[in-house]
This record gives sequence, structure tokens and C-alpha cells, in this order.
Amino acid sequence: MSRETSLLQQLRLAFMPELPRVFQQHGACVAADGIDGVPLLNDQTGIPEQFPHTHGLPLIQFTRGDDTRRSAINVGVILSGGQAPGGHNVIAGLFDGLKSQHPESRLCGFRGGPDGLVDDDGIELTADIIDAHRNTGGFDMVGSGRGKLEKVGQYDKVAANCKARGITGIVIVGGDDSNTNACVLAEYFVQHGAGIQVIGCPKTIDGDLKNAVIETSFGFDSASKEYSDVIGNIARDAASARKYWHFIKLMGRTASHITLECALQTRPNLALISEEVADRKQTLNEIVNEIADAIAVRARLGKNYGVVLVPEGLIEFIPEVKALIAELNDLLADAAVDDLAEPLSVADTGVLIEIGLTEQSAVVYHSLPGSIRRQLVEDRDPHGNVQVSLVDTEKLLIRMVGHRLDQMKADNSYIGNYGTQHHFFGYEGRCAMPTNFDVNYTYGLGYSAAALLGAGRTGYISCVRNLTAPAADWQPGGVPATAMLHIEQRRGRPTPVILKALVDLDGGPFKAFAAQRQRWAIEDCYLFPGAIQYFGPPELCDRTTITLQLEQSE
Ligand code: FBP
Repeated sequence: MSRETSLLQQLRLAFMPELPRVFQQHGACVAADGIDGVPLLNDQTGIPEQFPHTHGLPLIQFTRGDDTRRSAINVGVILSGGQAPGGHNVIAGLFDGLKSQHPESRLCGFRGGPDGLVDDDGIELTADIIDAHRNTGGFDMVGSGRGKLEKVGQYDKVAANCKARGITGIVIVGGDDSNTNACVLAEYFVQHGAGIQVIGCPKTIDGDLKNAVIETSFGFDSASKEYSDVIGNIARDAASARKYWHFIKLMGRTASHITLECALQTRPNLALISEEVADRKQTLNEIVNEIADAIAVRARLGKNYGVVLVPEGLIEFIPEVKALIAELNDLLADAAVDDLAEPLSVADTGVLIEIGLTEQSAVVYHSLPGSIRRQLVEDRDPHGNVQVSLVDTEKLLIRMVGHRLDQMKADNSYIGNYGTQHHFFGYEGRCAMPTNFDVNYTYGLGYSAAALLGAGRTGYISCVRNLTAPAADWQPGGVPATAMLHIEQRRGRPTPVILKALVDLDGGPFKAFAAQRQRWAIEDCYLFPGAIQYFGPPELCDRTTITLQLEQSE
């Protein structure tokens, strides 16, 4: 990484994040009050039995100073999964929090995510390293990885590595899968008397690691604002050139939170919300027909242009494709991908049924273009998820809508020109310079993780609440991670995992979108949020996402 820095980098390095008032007054030596938490999940069948030591813990809120003298502790930290703006500030907040408890406390960064913990690839994070990364985007301070901690042998190695380094606390900064790993590790360490505390931190641009206590995951704010800036620019280009329909796929993996937030920020002509597609049990053809109809309406008004937002995970929510993916998951769990790839690529319906697909899924599989079929079969991440960022849904829709418009032209229900452009906004948002919101939020999360460790807690996810208030009024604490677990089929086996929060169709953000979208489809109501602002009026620089505002005002 270059040592030279831009002017904005220099100014951001010097920026002082604002801590919640309780930490401003007392540092990270604060009393951890156990308060009754709202139940986070209705069905936790099987979880208490699998997590006897870490299930049923109280919610923690830090409210006042604590006289207890803290001794120095050695802590290890990993960044896990996809990048999200603010990761470096979690580490900076953790470092400052630990030092405020005791100046001799030390922090070790394990490189490359969970694998670094297992392989003992750690470096001491000194004040110089931390200072060079304050308020910056990216995860390059220690890197990240999608390794999974799922085997007893790995847990024992982690324990041995920590013991050798004198580490008694681990902080795992990650999404739902990584925090699930944190839960399992915390329980294992308690069960085996390892003497190592484990704390998680809610990270993911996808925004799907949230609930009544975790109001948002970090990175969602910055990434959705970064995408909204460019979507606004594209909308303006579309309205200026008047010759292209822009199909924009947006990252977010499964849930459509990013697409919904970007739609609220920019008011595109169309935005597909995967959760609604599933709720309406729409087929791929029905989605295509709806888009084509909207294009035909605008064409009659002389508007052969527009913007369509497509959530990355759409394909998984179309019931017929979802069923196909579930069957493929089970098949792939039983066989090496290479063994299956060959018969699947033949794509003869009879062959597909022979190797285990139902007739309906075989037909759906057969109807998809070869590139999409390959992506559904071959590209899985280590957690068994389809890598939706590699599935070209926006191109698939462009093609299918084009065919539909040709048919409509033949019966005169469409008279227009269908010029298209496709875009995928994903990776460019994940390492954006974090917004003021994410800078403060992540610093608070790191500081709160240090306070949880200092208070002797394990099996918690650091949280900071009351996020629509000014940062000083935010409330730091911890939520027991097992309170978010439920059982899901993973690789053909029932597995405890943290429940992903999908878009709530009865929630404020979706309702606000649904109330306006018909007008957006026909008129040009585009909004241009512009680039993220770091310095200037607080109402511009410190504002939260519209999603958070609407959710909190419910
Ligand atoms: P996390 O869930 O780990 O935060 O990752 C988020 C994400 O950016 C998704 O939006 C996207 O589908 C995925 O990562 C892409 O993964 P990769 O970086 O492995 O290509």
C-alpha cells in the first residue's frame, strides 16, 4: 500500500470520531448492566441444548463508570468475510478501548480472517499501525478471508495459538456466518475451560445482520450512499441522452436492503425487491413481463430510457429458481462439484432428473442460459452460499425483456427503441472511505467490544443503539449472540446459524417505496444525492440512511 496520501486521506486520518457519552465520561471501564432483552427470535428450537453455557445471557448496556481496576489483557482480532467501510475503525476503537482500560494491554491482528487465527498468522498492532489506518476504508490493515471455523481441530488450534501468545480475548468482526462462528467458538471455549473470551461485531454492507437490538450492520451506510451517488449520475445521463435503459445490479447478496435504500435515495423508474418477488411467488417470466410493460408505457410517452435496480440476490428469491438451488445444494453436498458438473452441463431434462432433480427443477434449469447454469452449480463460497455477485442477473433480464418487447412489437403493444446498458455496483462500495456515521459507529463498536472483554463477557456481539440520535447519545452494549441463532439446512444438514434479516414488506422503508413507485415508473422523479460529504453541515454529513430513519420512526 502506497505511503503517499491524498489530501482527503490526510484530513480523514486526523478526524476524531465521536464516542457515546458513557465512554467519553468513563473510558472503557464502565459497568455492564444486564437488562432484560426483547426476544429476538420466535423459534429457537434446539439452540439452548447446543449452547448450554452461552444461551440465555442478559442484554448488556453500559451506563456509568465502574471502579473495578482492570488489568492488562492481550486480545486478538480478525476481520472476516467481505470488506465493509469502517473495519479499520473497529480495530482502532478496540485498541483505544483496551489501552484506556490499561496501557499495557496489547492487540494482535490475525491476517486473512479466520484462517489467520488457525494458522497463527498474527502481528502486533502498534499505535503506528493503528494511526495509519484511522477512519480509512478497506480491510488491508490485516486483510480478511472467508475461511470457516467449524471443526473441533480448528478450535483447539486457535486455543493453543492464543495460549502461546497469552491472548485471552478474541474479537471477530464479521457478518452473519462469521458471528455464527464466534458463537460456536465462545461456547466451545467455555465448555473446555480455555479461558478465552469471544466477542463479535456486526459487519456487512448487505445490512442483513440486524434485529431489535442491532439497528444496522456497519458498512451499509457508506456502501449504499456510494452506490446512490453513481445511480443518480446514471439517471441524469439516461434523462440527458434519452436512448438507454440502464439495468443496475446492486450488491447485497440475499437481502434487498441496499437496493431498497438506493431506490429511496435516487427514485429510479423500477426497483425489484427480492422479498416481494418471493411473497408474490413471481416467476421469472412474470418479472420480465412487468418490466417490459413498464418500458412500453414510457415508450408511449416518448421516453425510451430509464433506470432499473436489480438486487444481487434476486434469482434466489424466484420460487422456481429457489427450489432448484435448494435441490442443487443437497446434490452438491453429497458429491464433488466436478463429478456433477459434467452431467449438469449436458442439461438434458432426463439426465437431470436421473441425477436427482425434480422434474420441475430440471425444466427450470434447462430454461436458463448456460452461463447462469454454470454459476449456480460451480460458484459456492466456503459457507455453501451461491455466489450471487457472479450471477449476471442484470444481463439475463436485459436479454429476456428484449425478447418480450420483440413479441410486443409484433402485436403493436410496444412501439419504441430498446437500447440497454448494464452495470454492477458492488466492490466499489465495499472499501469506500467510511461516512461520518460509519466512522463513529465502528469506533463505538470497537470500544464497546473492549468494554465487554474488560467486563469478562463472552459470547456477545458488540452493539451500539439509538443510532438516529447524535453520536454522543448512542448507547453501547452487547447482545448475546446465541439469541440470534436458529436452525437452518446448510449443505443438507440442520445447522445453527444467525438469522438473516430480510426486507420487511410491512416495514416503513418498503412501504415508503411502494407508496411512490408508480409515479417514479412513469415520471422522471430522479434524485441526485451526490458524493458522500465528510466535512460540512452535519445535516448533510452525519445523516443516516433513509432505511434507518424510517425503521426507527416506526
Ligand atoms: P459479507 O456478507 O461477508 O459482508 O459479504 C458481503 C458481500 O459484499 C456480498 O454483498 C457479496 O455477495 C459478497 O460479499 C461477495 O463476495 P466476494 O467478496 O467473496 O466476491
